[in-house]
Amino acid sequence: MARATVIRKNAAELRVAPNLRDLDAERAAFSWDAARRELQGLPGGGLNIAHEAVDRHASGPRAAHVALRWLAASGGVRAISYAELAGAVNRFANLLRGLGVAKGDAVFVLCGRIPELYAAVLGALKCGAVVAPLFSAFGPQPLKTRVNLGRGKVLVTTASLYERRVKKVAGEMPTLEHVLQVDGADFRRMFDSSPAEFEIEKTVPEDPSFLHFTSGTTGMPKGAVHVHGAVVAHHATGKYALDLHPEDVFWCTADPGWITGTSYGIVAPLAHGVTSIVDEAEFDAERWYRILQDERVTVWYTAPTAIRLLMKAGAGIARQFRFPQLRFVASVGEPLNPEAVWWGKEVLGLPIHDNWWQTETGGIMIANTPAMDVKPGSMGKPLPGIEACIVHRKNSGIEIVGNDDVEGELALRAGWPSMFRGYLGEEARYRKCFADGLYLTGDLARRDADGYYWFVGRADDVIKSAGHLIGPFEVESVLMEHPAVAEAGVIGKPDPVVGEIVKAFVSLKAGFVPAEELKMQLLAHARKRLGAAVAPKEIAFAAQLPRTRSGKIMRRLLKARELGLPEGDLSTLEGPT
Ligand code: 6R9
Repeated sequence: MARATVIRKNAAELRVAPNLRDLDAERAAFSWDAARRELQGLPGGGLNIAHEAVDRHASGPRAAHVALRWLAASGGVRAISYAELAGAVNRFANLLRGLGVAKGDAVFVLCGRIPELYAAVLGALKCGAVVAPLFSAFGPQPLKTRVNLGRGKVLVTTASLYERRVKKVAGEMPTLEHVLQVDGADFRRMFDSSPAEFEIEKTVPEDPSFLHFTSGTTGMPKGAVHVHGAVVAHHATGKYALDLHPEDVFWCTADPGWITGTSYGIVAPLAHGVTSIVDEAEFDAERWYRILQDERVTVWYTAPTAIRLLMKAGAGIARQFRFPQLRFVASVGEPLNPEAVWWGKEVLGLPIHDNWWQTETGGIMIANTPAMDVKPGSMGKPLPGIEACIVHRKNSGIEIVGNDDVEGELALRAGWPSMFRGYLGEEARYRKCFADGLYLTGDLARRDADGYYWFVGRADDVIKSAGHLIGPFEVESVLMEHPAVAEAGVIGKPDPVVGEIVKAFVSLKAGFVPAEELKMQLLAHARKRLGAAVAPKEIAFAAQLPRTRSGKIMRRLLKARELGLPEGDLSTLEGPT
């Protein structure tokens, strides 16, 4: 089939009138103050995410509307109304306050996608606590690192995750005062006896709300600090980029351990008072098509990895299902190949709408919105309230690129409400992200003559596997713990399904011999320490790893060699390799 380079849209033909009809006009008229006025605010002033997400609906006409439809991995379904959610959130908040959790304390959540996770996150926000949701796939090591960096006071988890992930490092997290196992009898008793009314902490827009860890190339994970004011951006982007309307059934497939699963799996849909699908199970092509069909999903937000897996599963499975309710599909996390955009059109009847953002931006910045023509392969255009540009870093500062179609670093004018307010304990690292009032994203991109942005690559070595950022350093550190390992260098190796897989190059200490059995041992060690999501999938032995003169492992060179690409500038390479 011949494929045009642009998918034309006609707003009048869309089944539901889009919230954003004319991007330029809306951009011109937009102000963040006006966006804030679409929310309620706390009685007597202040702003709290949980109030906007739950309480204002629970105390209004949407009290009986379904907030969450939870699909258990075992097959059961539980519909939770806004009023019921408010009760559970308040019980959780009372319970936490009873344990001494006060404004500014850190509450970590390590749960699968179960209803208690939502009550815990929102309950902690109502207490004024800072919430750090973690992937349940994290092994003990990443868990411990993060809890200690964030000075976690309470960890909310389940009995089985406690056994598998927490127990081994329970004594190595000195700030933790309480570990709650939400499926345990003790917890149940405390929860059930907690009142369903709660006096919300009077938070203001600049009070911290979430702590999301993101991976850097060097050093430990960075804790990006977000604030309650971010809800203004979650609401606005839910309206513009996801086109949420009151009767929508919305499904964000991301886990809340990834910021997408918090900003758009919890906050934005609830702030709009819509029904959100929460699936406890992991990806399965047939299950996902069935959910889209049986739950009558209208707006779907997913990721390129998932779309590639669906493509791989074949059109045969898709043809067993029908999606007449589905009206908008969006994706984030990695470049979305044009092929995937077209696949959407053919199999779901709708193109996939790519959008771009980061843990640091807190919410969607650049998007293909429903009424906009889509150029497959492009991330779209900056949303109202967002000013983007392409810059070049110079010794003397930065230079904004005026011309179209020039590659450079993507930058955003600082000041949107969901912008991160710091990297925990790393003021200098935070400041380095800004210059001349711009936030520098670390992504390379270009803008075309129509104002569409195109992703080019990342400016660093961070690996994006199945949509998740993995810092090579964290993986290398764990490999180095093994008695046989002298040094380790970790890269992302392109993979048609998950984008990149984690590949490790390892040199051995004297007395150890490269052998298949040792490789298996290293893989098992890494998996145990890091969890399957972060551990390398491939390991190769090398006599020596290439290093710069300053001692940094040259991951760029490992990668070039792995892929048979030019080795580039080797002037900083140390010695023979
Ligand atoms: C939300 C999220 C951020 C990094 C970002 C970029 C990559 C995200 C993308 C994309 C190409 C897109 N990324 N969206 N690359 N096209 N539409 O993903 O946050 O986990 O912090 O990752 O992901 O490299 O800088 P986070």
